Amino acid sequence: MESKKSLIIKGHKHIAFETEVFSEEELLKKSDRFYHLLNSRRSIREFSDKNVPKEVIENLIKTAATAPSGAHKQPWVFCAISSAELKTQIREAAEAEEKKSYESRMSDRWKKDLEPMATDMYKPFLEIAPWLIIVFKKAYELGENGEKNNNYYVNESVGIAAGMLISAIHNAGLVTLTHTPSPMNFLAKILNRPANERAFLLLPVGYPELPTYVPDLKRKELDEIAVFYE
Ligand code: IYR
Repeated sequence: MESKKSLIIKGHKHIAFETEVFSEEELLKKSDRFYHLLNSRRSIREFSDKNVPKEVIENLIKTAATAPSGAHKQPWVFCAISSAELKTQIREAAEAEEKKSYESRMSDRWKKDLEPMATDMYKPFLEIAPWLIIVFKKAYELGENGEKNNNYYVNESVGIAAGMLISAIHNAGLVTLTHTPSPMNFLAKILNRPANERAFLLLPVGYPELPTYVPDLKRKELDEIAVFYE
């Protein structure tokens, strides 16, 4: 019997989901290949100023925006910045916050935990990387009469989209860093964002400045992170 291409459920059109069905052997190969691809990702702090075409950034953002979201509200906005003036403003504001964080806001334990990453309050990558992508979450949408309609599972939705963005950046052959200067409200101000948008994550995107070195970190073993109930 030929299956329908679409049908109506509760008054809304549903379309047949089309996908390939893979053998177990292919599943194993594909899942293993993707794991190895993502396992080679590292957070990079030294960027080259080599240009990355805008079209690449557009593809990365389109990929991130395929993420699932609460009630499909897509509560995200991705601001992609290549303007040197804006990057300088962002670096200056971020470093001012980081200075306060490193000098007084972060606990000694926190700073000790960060020692292996060799971070400090200086963030030159904010000016050097060809692009900064700032992910904003939309806490609510403005209705036609100015009423605030809250979105659903905003942090989960935007967190998933950010993870997919990071994976897309890595897959393209570029590098990034999840940078979260805290507090981040200076970003909404500099970029003139509306009141319903809150900065969620800042990702510099570009080529790495080679050679660059990353901490010799180990990922947890599978038996430390997975529990199977069979
Ligand atoms: N936001 C600071 C500090 C920092 C905090 C954590 I947790 C990190 O994993 C890395 C850095 C900074 O960007 O330096």
